[in-house]
Amino acid sequence: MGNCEGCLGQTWKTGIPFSEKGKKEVLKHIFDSWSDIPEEISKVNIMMIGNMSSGKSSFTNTLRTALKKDCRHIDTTAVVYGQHHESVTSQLHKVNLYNGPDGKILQVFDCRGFPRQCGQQSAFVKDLEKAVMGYIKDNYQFMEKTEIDANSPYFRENPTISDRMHCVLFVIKATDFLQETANYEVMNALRTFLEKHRIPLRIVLTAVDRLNLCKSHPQLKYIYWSKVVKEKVETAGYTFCLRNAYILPIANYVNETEPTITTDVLALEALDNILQQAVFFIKDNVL
Ligand SMILES: Nc1nc2c(ncn2[C@@H]2O[C@H](COP(=O)(O)OP(=O)(O)OP(=O)(O)O)[C@@H](O)[C@H]2O)c(=O)[nH]1
Ligand SMILES: [Mg+2]
Repeated sequence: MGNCEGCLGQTWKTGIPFSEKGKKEVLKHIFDSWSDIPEEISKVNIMMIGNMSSGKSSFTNTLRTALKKDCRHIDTTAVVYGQHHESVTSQLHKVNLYNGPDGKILQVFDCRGFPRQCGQQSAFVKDLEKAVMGYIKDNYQFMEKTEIDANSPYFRENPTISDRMHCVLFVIKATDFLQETANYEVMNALRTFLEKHRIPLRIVLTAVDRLNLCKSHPQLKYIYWSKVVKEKVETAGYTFCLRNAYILPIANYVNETEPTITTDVLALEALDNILQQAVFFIKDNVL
């Protein structure tokens, strides 16, 4: 390793090994965090925000696949934009990721992508902020020009901590990053909003599989040797004023027919990071 173009010659991050043993290890971390969720809480909520076609719905499916025991098929619960589907996610779509033995639920809110040229004061951004704070119920249809009405059946008047989002993800395609800059300003304004409310934020960099990882070792399992992935992570950190440890590079299941250990471990490693922060946030707000 190390002598070819694109390869750093050493790993820039110590990840979980891409093996069955590694998968068990990361699942154990996830379940350890789970047992830390305070009793008062029934749901852990994660919300995905990003440009259209950034891979939000695909990430939902990838996580559901990786979390299933002895899974042989790729989960397709969330509709993915592609040649077979013309429509994109337009609602606040709640998807169950995990039902704990304690009755608690981990759920992800898949979301409409940013409309093009979306302003910081736009109805959509205001709705996103309300959804983060728990004022919007699932299946709400986002509108481009009008915010949710307080009389709407999808408006929740007095959200509890179980209705709020406990970690927000900005989902960005690694291949598009900084090429299409239109909404990064808006995303940074949302970051400030999240900071104000101390809500954890993570960046999920999707489609790492489409980057030129390394000429001699193009497989995903060499992701942490790849110069281009390291650079993308650093750029994302710089763009959103976040530590590199908060930038989570992953590859979604796209055309695969069955799960692979590398994709599963990468997705679970990201989830481990996300869940840990979500639980910290919950504990801070409940205890
Ligand atoms: N190669 C590759 N393609 C991906 C990845 N993630 C998503 N895609 C592709 O990108 C396209 C859009 O993915 P979606 O998951 O529908 O994106 P989305 O963010 O939910 O899109 P909207 O609902 O329109 O906002 C699809 O064709 C996916 O197959 C990835 O990690 N790798
Ligand atoms: Mg979608």
